[in-house]
Amino acid sequence: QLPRAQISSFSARDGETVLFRARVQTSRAQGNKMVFLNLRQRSDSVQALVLVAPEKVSKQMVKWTAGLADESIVLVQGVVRKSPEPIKSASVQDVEIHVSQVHLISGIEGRLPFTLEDASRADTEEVIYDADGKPQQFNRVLLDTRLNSRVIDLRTPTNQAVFKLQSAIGDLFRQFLSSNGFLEIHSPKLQGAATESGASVFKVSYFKGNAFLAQSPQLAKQMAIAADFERVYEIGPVFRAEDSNTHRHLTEFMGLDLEMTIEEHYHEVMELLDNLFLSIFRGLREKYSNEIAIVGKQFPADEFKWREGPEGTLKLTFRQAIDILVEDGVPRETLDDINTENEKRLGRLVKAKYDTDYFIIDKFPMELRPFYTMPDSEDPTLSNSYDFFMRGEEILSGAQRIHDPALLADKMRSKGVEPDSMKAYIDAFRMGCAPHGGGGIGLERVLMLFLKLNNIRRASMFPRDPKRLDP
Ligand code: ATP
Ligand code: AMO
Repeated sequence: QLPRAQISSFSARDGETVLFRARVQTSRAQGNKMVFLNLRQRSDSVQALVLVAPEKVSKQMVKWTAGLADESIVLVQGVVRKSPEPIKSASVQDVEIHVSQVHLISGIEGRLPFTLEDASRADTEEVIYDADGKPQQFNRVLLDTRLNSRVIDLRTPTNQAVFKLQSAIGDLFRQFLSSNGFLEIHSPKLQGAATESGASVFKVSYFKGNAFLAQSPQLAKQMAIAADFERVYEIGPVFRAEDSNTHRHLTEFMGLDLEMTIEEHYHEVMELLDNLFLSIFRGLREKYSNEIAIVGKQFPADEFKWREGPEGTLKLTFRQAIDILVEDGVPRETLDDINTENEKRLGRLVKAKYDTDYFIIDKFPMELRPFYTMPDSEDPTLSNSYDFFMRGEEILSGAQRIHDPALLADKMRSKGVEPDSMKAYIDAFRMGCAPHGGGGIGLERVLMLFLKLNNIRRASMFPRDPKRLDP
């Protein structure tokens, strides 16, 4: 019995006999003596040939393989042979398998909701013309159809690559923080009261009373600082009961959060967050170029750009960002805040001027930020807070926090939050707490924007939005 092999290793194994399990992507008979199988393991595929051969491969076997349903799982034995025609694709091996045995491991019941071929087509609304100038007829699979049958949809090489990249972002986040002295924590998602100021909460019944799903680990991560953990991070679900039916809002998303003490200045936190993003971008580019290329075939995107070298990441103050928009014709009186449309416009302007898809805005007006945000010591209408952007969309929000309990209670009242409703949180500062700051990142947003997937649902394996709780 041979060890099980991986398709990705086949191009270096010319002449060897291999045993491997794979899905039948397609099977196509040519006459009654030959069948072409397209076999797939995750993002990798290989052509296989089942050819009648005396005492080895019978006519019945050829007929049976020709009838294998697409997406069945088979165990195949065969010999690796260099492919007669050159193959250009990165994910299709440049060899073919001359099959001697095929066993069915798992078959298909009924019909698939759509084919993988249709689900793998370039995601574009544009009409594509063939060589004769005729519009090509495609079966496009709409996003809703995909999400309803997500298991099949996730099998496309694109989605295999997307979720490998999602996992990679988590890995890179962890690696960077743990090598910078951060401790991973796990805060409760069931709460007795709200955990953020702005967003609405989901209420769930909790024995004889109610509980709320955490809108962020904000209070817990700050309390961990008050408990002397100094540098903490968490990767965990965040729940938002907002009826936002947009391309970038989910009702449950994966939050990458961190909090750390500050020695001198909150820019220590901003620098660390910046270095964190740079290490994620570099890690993806260096180690996952193959996956990025696979996704790029279905979702064509200009390569994600950031600035390296002595000039570093572009940092604008909120005021400078507003000036850029005003200069471009946006009326100043409409710019108390930067809405989604202006955010994107700013992204385009910054890209044109500074050639970067990644930048930071610092020093937001105090009135736009949550109660726990530290005001600027020189101008209390401003705050020590920042947002980070990718391709003109917010991916991180963060700030220095108020560690003075009296000021905190004051800011709470002014934002309509009753300090008594968060007594344990304020008490944490009454018992002494070092100056600190942090930030929260939306994992799906980073993935969506790095790859330009255009819809956050594509960056979530089983997305939750106001209209979808299933599958
Ligand atoms: P973000 O992190 O994107 O800023 P947020 O949780 O802070 O999200 P808001 O600031 O309330 O949310 O909304 C951000 C933007 O999302 C708004 O400017 C608006 O364009 C858009 N938006 C929010 N809710 C809806 C909705 N229900 N329908 C359409 N657009 C919405
Ligand atoms: P904020 O509410 O801005 O800040 O959230 C932080 C980041 O989370 C992502 N995000 C979302 N992703 C998908 N769907 C949503 N509905 C959604 N809402 C937010 C964004 C955003 O930048 N406690 C603060 C963070 C902090 O100060 O440390 C907070 O939660 O990428």
